Amino acid sequence: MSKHYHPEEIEKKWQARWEKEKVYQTPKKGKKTYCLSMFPYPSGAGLHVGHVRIYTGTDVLARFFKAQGCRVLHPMGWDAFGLPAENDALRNKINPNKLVPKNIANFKRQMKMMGLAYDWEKEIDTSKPSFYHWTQWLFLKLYDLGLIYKKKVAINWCPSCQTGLANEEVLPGGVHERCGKAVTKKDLPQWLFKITTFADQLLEDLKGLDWPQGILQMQKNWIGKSQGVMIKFPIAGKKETIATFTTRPDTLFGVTFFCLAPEHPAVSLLVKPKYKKAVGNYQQKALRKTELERISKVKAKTGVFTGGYLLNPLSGKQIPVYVADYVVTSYGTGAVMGVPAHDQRDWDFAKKHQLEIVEVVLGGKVGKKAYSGEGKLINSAKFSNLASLKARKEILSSLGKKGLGKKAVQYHLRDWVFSRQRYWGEPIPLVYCDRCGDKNGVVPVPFGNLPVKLPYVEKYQPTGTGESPLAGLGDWVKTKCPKCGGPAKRETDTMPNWAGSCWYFLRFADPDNKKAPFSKEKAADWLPVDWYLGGAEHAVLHLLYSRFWIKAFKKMGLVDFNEPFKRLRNVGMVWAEDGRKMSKSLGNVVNPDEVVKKFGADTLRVYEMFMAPFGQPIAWNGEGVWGAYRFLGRVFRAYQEKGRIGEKTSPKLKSNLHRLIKKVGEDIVALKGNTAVAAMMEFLSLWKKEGPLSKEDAGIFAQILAPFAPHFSEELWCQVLGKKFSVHQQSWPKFDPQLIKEETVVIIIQVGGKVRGQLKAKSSQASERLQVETAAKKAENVARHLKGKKIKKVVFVPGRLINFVV
Ligand code: ANZ
Ligand code: ZN
Repeated sequence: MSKHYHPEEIEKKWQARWEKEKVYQTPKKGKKTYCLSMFPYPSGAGLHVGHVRIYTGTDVLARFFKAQGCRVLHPMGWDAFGLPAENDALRNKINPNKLVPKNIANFKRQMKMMGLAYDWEKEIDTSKPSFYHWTQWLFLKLYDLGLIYKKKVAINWCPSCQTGLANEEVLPGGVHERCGKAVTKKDLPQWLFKITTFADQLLEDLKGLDWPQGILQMQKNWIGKSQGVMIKFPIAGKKETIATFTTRPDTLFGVTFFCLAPEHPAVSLLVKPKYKKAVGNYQQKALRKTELERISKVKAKTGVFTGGYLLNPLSGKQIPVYVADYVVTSYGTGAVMGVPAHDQRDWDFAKKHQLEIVEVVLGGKVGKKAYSGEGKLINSAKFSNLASLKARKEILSSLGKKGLGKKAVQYHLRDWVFSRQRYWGEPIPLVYCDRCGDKNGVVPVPFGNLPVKLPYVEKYQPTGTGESPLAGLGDWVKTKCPKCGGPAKRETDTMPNWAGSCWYFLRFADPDNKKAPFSKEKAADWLPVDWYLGGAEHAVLHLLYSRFWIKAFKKMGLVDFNEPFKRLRNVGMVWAEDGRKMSKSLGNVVNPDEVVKKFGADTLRVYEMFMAPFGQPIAWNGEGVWGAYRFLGRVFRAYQEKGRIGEKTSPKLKSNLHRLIKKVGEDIVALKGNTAVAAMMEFLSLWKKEGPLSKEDAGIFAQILAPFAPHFSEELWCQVLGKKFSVHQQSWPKFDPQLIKEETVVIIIQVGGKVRGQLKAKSSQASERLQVETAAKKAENVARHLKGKKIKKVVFVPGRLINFVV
């Protein structure tokens, strides 16, 4: 047998054997442990080294827990529907029906090449009718629950391409990513999910999740719960009122103007004939802006006067009403009471339009900008002299007595627009019948008639009307009403790319179920996901949408748990060697195929775990890959060289081996592959010095290495040590607590050569210069002798002595 490490000889061989002997089948016994990587959209580019980092991280966990005797579910599948695939297909002038399976096959080949321990019997593909049958089924359940409604929504529209666009397709500056032309808005009826119904629960339940703090915070901000007051302002000379949401009722006496969003229905009620034209023009212009542009802090606060006035509900003062686009319709009531002294946006607006500024809360420096803090009230009639907090209560109660104010909670979370005017997605399973439809003309497709299959089309064109390309397929659109059997039309919108990912983790628990998306028992058995690993770019949308679906499922009794993902860990971005983002156009992308060809999959795996702790972003380093390769080469030699494996392990080496078992186990669950691999490297050096290692202990080392370098370890275990196949079906070695007890050593402390004290330290720390030095300086007697003296030099004999030369 060759003594050199040749991964190409080893890896293919073991992959075939594992597959043949179903080594990675989901175990039937043990504590359930669901390890999941966010499933990929199979792009044409193939696996990225960033993917590999996530999948290896999850793989190491899955292998570790399995060795601990857990029943590990570790599946993989494809998020195959959606915009990226459709746009890829359009760009390459190939049908997504053909492109997607090709990409999937390539992803799967690469994953097998990486030796990832998936149970491929559970593979799913969201674009297959056998899967989207159940996405449609769940859609109908959510529809029945009243969580889906239809509404006209302004979508992004490219007049040049005659197509609707997702926000991600609109570049900064408001141009279409594909053609570079200006994007406008178009009102289209859309299906929306009432995610806001669950806003409070989505917020509350964040408390029980073991997720990164940053992600929890982003979800919190996205939901954006705000406590305030709804105040009604009477219209001067009319009996109607206009309501506004404010978090600062204490500033009511500082209101000097009022702003309505351009879309606010009361604009027409307030506008005086003289101002009609200017207001109309302004409204037109505002509709073309995106919400982001409108709420931008840096842009000038534009607006026009309507000629109308409101009355302050407490003081009766007349307040001019403007239309201003920094007020958005989607929040509160789409109307704002302007308090320029205490809100910066209102301040900017007042300055621009030369409006009065009345200070009502003390605390700021008047004259420069708004003061948004709290303080004692002034200029506020009987509420003057009260502190903000108290004033809020008093003003609220005065308003309440007049029926003009009450407590209110608002959320920044918006309902979720769920329909897309696209081809490559799940058809929304609804039909329109003039005779028996509801108020929208809709009849749901009966559950028994699912799936509504996506029709195959060779080529398709944008419809030009903003409708989905499906609208152009007359034969498909024409259908029979499921209720009366008369002529009816299909809904031609499809679902967004989020649909499949909202529930795919449930299907993995029961992938072959032909009667339901999943059985309640199997879902209860496997879920929630114990370890969910993926990119931080999914901080909000995917994670929020799936949480929402689960809450709705719970309400329907489809599941018994509240949250889909108990533990979340984010991978840090892998940058290119040049410190930039890896991108095709920069030519700095590292291709896993090439790395594996040169060094083998085990080297790539070890390197990706060694490069940094999982959550930390890190630049690719070719030298580091070599380092991982050399490490494996050295281990390989150690197992073959004469005398390295012998009868008995020395006590020192043995206690280090047990310490290693403990450390690697702890590092794996902390996702600190870097220190785990470093400890193995250290152990290898010690082995060289203090060898030999008994055959049994050499087996233990191979086992510890196995989650990181599975092919390599299998070779050591079976071929070199001649042990029984497979290393991946062994129990994780146990460390002996007696063996890893650390001795304490005594370090002598000298000042100017004279002994002034001593220090007790664990033997592992006694060589750490910085730690010892800091501790020594603090020792009582030593500190006294060092006082007022300048340390010239520190002499350190690791584990024995430290001398401060003064
Ligand atoms: C008067 C006021 C005085 C306000 C003051 C703030 C400070 P959050 O915290 O995000 O809930 N607002 C209300 N509806 C709005 C809309 N549709 N578009 C733009 N702004 C809107 O913010 C609530 C505050 O945002 C509200 O409180 C209102 O301004 C503004 F010293 O009312 B405030
Ligand atoms: Zn009908």
